[in-house]
Amino acid sequence: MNRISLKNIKAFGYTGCLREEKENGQYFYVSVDMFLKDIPGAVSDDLTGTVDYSKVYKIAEDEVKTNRFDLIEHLAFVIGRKIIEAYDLIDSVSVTVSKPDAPIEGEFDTAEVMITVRRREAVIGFGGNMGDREEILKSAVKMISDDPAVELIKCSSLYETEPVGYEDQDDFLNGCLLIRTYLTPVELLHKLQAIENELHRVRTIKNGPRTVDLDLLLMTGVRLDTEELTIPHPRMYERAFVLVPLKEIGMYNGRIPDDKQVRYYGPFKPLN
Ligand code: PH2
Ligand code: MG
Ligand code: MG
Repeated sequence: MNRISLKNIKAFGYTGCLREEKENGQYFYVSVDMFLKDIPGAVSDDLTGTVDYSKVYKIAEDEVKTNRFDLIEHLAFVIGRKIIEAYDLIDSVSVTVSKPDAPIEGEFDTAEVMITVRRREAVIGFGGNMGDREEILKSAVKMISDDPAVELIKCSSLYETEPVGYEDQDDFLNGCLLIRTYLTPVELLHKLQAIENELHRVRTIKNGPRTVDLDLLLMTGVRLDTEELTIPHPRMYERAFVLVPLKEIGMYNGRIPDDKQVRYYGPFKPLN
């Protein structure tokens, strides 16, 4: 891993829980550690092939000066987001915010937090069995990849699949996507739900007909089980309509259950 760091940027700002902090302000110190798989500029000696740390300095200074957050955690997070957004080359960034003059009783060197913002790969399964299935799926994938926080890496072909669960409905078209994003799992889930809603998904019968279903299946290093979201997707390994496209994009190589038909339907080029 390669690292570019900027240490102890000093800037005056107004973040803090106390009224006096928001009114009078104080000095903050920000350090930034950026981790990159590749730095092409290291080989080419060209600034466009790396992170310009003067730009990083400006981002950190601006965010300290202009925000009036309660928490230095949030300030560090927002700085990390702005930096990772500015450079696709950055895989992760750790931002340390330090407040040596925090108005608390007693003697101490500083109050400091470190927050890391990282890009992860994620796999999204998609399917639908109402209306013009291919067009609707195309719109869904376009909407996902139009998000500035998301890069589309791979998209599977389309497969026509027999309904699983509730069987008295039309066949589905299914496929899956590999993306890279700095969104958190829950943020990504909410984006996918917003897109489902925009494409007029109505939730009526469980496992019943739908214009589009977007399921967050996998995310690098993420295992999660909450009311709202479970990753890996709890039923994905029982479903050929998920595993066949997943295998095509190289994200699965185990066995595939054969109780339901999954027929190759055709190539899928949503961005052309
Ligand atoms: N989705 C379901 C339930 N059943 N069957 C097929 N063939 N394809 C699907 O996408 C699908 C399903 C719930 O999300
Ligand atoms: Mg589903
Ligand atoms: Mg779903």
